[in-house]
Amino acid sequence: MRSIQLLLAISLAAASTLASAAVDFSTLKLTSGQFTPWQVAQTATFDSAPPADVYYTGGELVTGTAPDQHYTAPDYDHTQYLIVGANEPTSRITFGYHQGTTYFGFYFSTIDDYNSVTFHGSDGSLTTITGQQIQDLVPGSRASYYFNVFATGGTTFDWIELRSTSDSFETDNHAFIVSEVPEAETYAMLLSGLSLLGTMARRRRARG
Ligand SMILES: [Ca+2]
Ligand SMILES: [Ca+2]
Repeated sequence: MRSIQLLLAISLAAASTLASAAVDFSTLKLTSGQFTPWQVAQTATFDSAPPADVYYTGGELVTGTAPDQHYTAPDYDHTQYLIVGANEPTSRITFGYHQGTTYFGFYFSTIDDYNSVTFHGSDGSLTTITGQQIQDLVPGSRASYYFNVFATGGTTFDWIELRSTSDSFETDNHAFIVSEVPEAETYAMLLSGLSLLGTMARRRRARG
């Protein structure tokens, strides 16, 4: 009986390892401060439009702390931020045509065990990191931190979903490293843009 349970445990572990291929668990890391430590990343602050090719659905934008509505601003964050919870239990982040991100970073306050982040990898994998797993990385008391996740070599995250079955998952300053896979039409646009610049330069020269 015991050996059957053990086998079951091993095969479940193997299955979850396979399903987790797109998240590089060795790189999960909390950093201090409200923003990503990765200079090359682009950030969605929820105070202005998100970076090009990054799209959000769901969630609510709020400012400050509202105890009656069960949300608490991340530490030192007086700007607009995103919440998911009872009203809006999911927010999905998707990326432009044929793109994904190799990295996702986010600032959070007092993460709860009913919060989670799901990553859909370009290899078809689905990996969920729970609030409990993130809490386990937080040293000492629960507080605000910046959480960093990288995709395993060669894969990207096609979409990322934030979930919270109860109030609230509070988060701000999402950072991405959107992979650049220029498509034929992008090259065509680049080339026509360059030739337009060339034309304008020639006209300026002709006038001047
Ligand atoms: Ca903000
Ligand atoms: Ca919370």
